Amino acid sequence: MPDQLGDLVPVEWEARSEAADAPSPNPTVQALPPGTGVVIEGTLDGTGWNDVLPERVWSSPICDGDTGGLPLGIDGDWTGDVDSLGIEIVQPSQLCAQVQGAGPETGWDLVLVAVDGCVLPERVVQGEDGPIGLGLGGDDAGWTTRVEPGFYQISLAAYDPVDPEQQVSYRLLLSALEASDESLGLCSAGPRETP
Ligand SMILES: [Ca+2]
Ligand SMILES: [Ca+2]
Repeated sequence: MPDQLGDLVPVEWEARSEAADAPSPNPTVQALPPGTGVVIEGTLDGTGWNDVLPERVWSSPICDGDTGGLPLGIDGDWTGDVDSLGIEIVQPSQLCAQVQGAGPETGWDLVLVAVDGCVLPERVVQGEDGPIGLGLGGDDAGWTTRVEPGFYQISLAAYDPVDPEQQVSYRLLLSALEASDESLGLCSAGPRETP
């Protein structure tokens, strides 16, 4: 018997480390065909949120001088590290995202942004109550959503505590399933061990 229902969802996992100096947005693109997943191990160097900061602006990593706002629809911005990864969805998919190991006291956001050819925000993917993945936290949480083909950035940052010295190590699991498999909203439980 599998330990969890998620063990029944077949996903081929690949492991990566956070690129320490990756800008946000990150021009590195991970293709996620259905049935594949990636595990990223990284650290948030600095945590926090400030309500009076202006909306975050992304500088395009590939179109010289182009910038674009990140329309989260709330006041403020993260004050600590934001770790992003570019992903390519190749066919309509159910995307599963999970963050493990950030600690029970940490409040974090994991937002998904559709981007244009300059890796600048086109729209923030919405959940039931606004941007998906906003206001999560703890040691093991995440979301699943249906996504259309295209390029996206997934960004992880911690809003709580407010502490520029705080270091939060994490494991981010991203996987894609065929959209036809979405009926149960089931996600892979992740690799048995870090592949
Ligand atoms: Ca980092
Ligand atoms: Ca970063």
